[in-house]
Amino acid sequence: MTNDNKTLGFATNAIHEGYDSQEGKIRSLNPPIYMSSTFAFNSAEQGADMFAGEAEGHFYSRISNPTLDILEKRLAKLEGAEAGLSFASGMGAITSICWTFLKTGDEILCDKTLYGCTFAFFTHGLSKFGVKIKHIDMSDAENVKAAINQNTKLLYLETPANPNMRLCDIKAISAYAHDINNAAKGDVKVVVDNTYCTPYIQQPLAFGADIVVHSATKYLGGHGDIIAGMAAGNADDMLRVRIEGLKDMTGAVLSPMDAMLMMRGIKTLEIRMLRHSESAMKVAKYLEAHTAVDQVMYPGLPSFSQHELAKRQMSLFGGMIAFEVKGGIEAGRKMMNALNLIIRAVSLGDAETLIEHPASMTHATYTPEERALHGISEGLVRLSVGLEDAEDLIDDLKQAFEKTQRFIAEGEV
Ligand code: 3LM
Repeated sequence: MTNDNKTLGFATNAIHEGYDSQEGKIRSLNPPIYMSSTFAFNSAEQGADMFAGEAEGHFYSRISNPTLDILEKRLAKLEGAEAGLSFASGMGAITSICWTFLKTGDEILCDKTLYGCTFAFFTHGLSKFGVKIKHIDMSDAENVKAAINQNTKLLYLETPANPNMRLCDIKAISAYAHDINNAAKGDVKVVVDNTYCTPYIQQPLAFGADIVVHSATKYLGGHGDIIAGMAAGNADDMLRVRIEGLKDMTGAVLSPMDAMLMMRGIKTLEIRMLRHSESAMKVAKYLEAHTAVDQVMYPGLPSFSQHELAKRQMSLFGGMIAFEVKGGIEAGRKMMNALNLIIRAVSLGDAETLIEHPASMTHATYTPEERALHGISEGLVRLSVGLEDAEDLIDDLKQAFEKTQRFIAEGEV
């Protein structure tokens, strides 16, 4: 898709990249969904050439599929990458990347705070195969410089981190990872989970990261109707992940039907992220001013300890908020149960506002001791601000806090 060589904007690319309805005889507005596991060869020789990597074309949908191709090109464009890759889930993307680049004896250096199943995969999955996991506090980039060594092959972080919103300075961390003058360091790939931001808010590759990964189940899909994952990076890395990680190790292939749903979601990514961010700011301010709330973690609040980094690295502050209710988890649970409009559910990035308790849900994969060490407090409540009217969300929180305070006054908490 070109426009007289003019560089197209984010929303235009999100809608058009990788598909031109004028091409071909049918001229359908949307690309076809190729529900085909296999593709015919013109000749036995052509099949052999494709298997040998000497001829181009699709031959089996665990390796590539024309509908997925369009989605992958589109995400690559939005992330500023050479190539993209789709997966059956975010965990499918993360595991495929790790199985590609790690072997026994290698080390993965990751931030202290990670999504629960990513943490579980690193500590209980990869470690079984002799990969060493080192958790460090990457909110101070200096710690990366000190911890990197010859065995470090992957550096892995989420920013903002799920669930406590801690940020990592991608530019500083990538610079340490790629510092050719650091004799102690090996050949390191920096992998950033960009699920909370999406490329509309933050583009990790532009800050020097090597691979960006998404739970596309969240904002990229945007409608709570698919489980999906995405990655983007340079063409060589993505080809390796496709062949070694995705094809041969995990088989975590996205269905063409779900690829279509994700493309539909991505068409409105820009306007959704604008709305999520605008409403989350209103809700965060409301929560911060409320006497029943102890602490609010939202990168857009001037009180947020890494607000300056947020302004440097993120173009908006996103739709995710973490907060602590006075009275700890018992008061938090009462408040969650008193909500009428906001939905008690895990996941995030949907049109519906979702609330959950990380310690007993998304981060129950950590032991209580691990949560304490990794900065995930037991009383933390996580809110994914949806696309409803912010005033309605605030009204729902208000009546829930009032009910909770009545419970507290009656000695029920
Ligand atoms: C959740 N998160 O509610 P899938 N990376 C990040 C994530 O938040 C997630 C993944 C990867 C949640 C899922 S908990 C049972 C529900 C930052 C998922 C994994 O494999 O697509 O779920 O992505 O926080």
